[in-house]
Amino acid sequence: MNQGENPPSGGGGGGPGGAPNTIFRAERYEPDFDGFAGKDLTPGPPIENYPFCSGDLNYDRMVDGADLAMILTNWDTSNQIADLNGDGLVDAADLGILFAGWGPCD
Ligand SMILES: [Ca+2]
Ligand SMILES: [Ca+2]
Repeated sequence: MNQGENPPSGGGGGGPGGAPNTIFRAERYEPDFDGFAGKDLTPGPPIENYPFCSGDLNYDRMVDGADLAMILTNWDTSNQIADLNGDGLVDAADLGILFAGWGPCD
């Protein structure tokens, strides 16, 4: 199944046409849906990356120079992509988290 395709009928819950926990239901709205008026629809980073790998900013399962470059590029900004501790500023605290997780993710 690919993004944008409709889930098979009867899927989920182990009933006819589906195995347990294979899909979940999500509502789709057009971009001009009234409920979106005035909202920032810019996609954010993944909500959860399992298993979590602290310092892996580009989600390649390695904490390395590419992640370090993202910290430095976003230094002294509020870019949440590189704000590892979520305090609203990319600074030395985030750099410390990155170095603490340096290397391959478990
Ligand atoms: Ca990485
Ligand atoms: Ca921070």
